[in-house]
Amino acid sequence: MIANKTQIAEHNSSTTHQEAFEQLSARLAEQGIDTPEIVRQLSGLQIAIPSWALGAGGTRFGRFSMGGEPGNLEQKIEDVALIHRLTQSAGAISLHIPWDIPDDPETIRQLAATHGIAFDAVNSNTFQDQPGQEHSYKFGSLCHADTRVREQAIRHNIEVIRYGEALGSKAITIWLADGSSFPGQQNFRHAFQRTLDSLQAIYEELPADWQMFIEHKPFEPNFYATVVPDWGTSYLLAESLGPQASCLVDLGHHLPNTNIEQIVATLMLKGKLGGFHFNDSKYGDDDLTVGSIKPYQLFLIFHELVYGMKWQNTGPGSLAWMIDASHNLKDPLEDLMQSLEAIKIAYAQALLVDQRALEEAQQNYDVTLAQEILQAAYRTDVRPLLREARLQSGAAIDPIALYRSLQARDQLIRQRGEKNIATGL
Ligand SMILES: [Mn+2]
Repeated sequence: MIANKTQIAEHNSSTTHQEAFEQLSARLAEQGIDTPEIVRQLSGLQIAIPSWALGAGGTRFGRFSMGGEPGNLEQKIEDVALIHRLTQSAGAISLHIPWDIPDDPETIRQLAATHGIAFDAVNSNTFQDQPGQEHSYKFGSLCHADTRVREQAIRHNIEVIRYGEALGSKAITIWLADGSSFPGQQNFRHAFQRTLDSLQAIYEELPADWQMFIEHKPFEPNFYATVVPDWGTSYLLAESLGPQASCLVDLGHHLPNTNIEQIVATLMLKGKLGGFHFNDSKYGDDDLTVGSIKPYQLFLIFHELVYGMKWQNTGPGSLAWMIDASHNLKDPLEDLMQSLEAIKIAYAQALLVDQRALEEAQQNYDVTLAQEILQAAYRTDVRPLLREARLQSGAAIDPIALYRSLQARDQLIRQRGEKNIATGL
């Protein structure tokens, strides 16, 4: 096993940490901040790793393999388990059907459980045709003009729910590539209504304790219109479907400069924010490492989340947190650990915001002070808090450093080979 308890303990005893943590704790205590409580909240936040992001990603121009990629579902779970041992922050995996159909769900469920890994939302796929499939999704799936195509897509989604049930998932995420690339290609009204009707048929098959997450995206693969382009449309669908349906926000699925934190605030206010797909982007759905381009935006999103959870008296368990990125250049496992770090940094910074002072500044329209309050939190180097949370929960103080010193990728290449290719993006 790569990164066993002894290796983690040795790494932690030889990594400098305590002094920086004590200095920060003392400074935060002067501001009346309860550091142990923040460390506890950081330890509690678990992020799901998508099964399709454990291998090298690619673009439509090419794909460059990493070597040692997981070749089957068991190996994907092993990779998530490795990340989880190093960080104690990745206690869930999100599967994509049909890329990860479990032959024996009970065995897979037990394997995951031995590593402390739960099954997050399952994801359906009607954006590709599968071998042997009767009807093509070339012109759409749940929105398609042909009833037979729609029924096939509905059946697939119900099948995904059944796989999820067998594994212990509690939600299905539906992202649709449906749309049109040219004006006049598709009747907007018919496409919306058919999509809603198809979703209704899937919704009726949801187990009572399940959620349906609807994920919007403004363009790609269709470039003129998508059937669920924005949060308003996804809200309309979720609202029409009922209490078990809500909206999923993928950070890359917005037009440039969209105010995502405001979307988060509104959806939370209406009780319709179901979960997140974390990534970062410069131009579109770039699927870059979380926090690598716009860390301040990520902080502002977390500020709304923390405020919303406090106001609604809920915790992180009320939302589905997942990374949805593609790793084209970096080792996917290192990249995922960087994303976990960025998510927790933003969460920690948001927990530092003086909510009472901010509310007072807003009440008085003291615009300068409101900005000062937010930026004081954002500019705090909270990394010692993350390291302390990892130390306390038995993870590595510096996960990437340990991953590298153990030469984990070389070990995976030796075990699985240079040319093993993971299914996924
Ligand atoms: Mn997504």
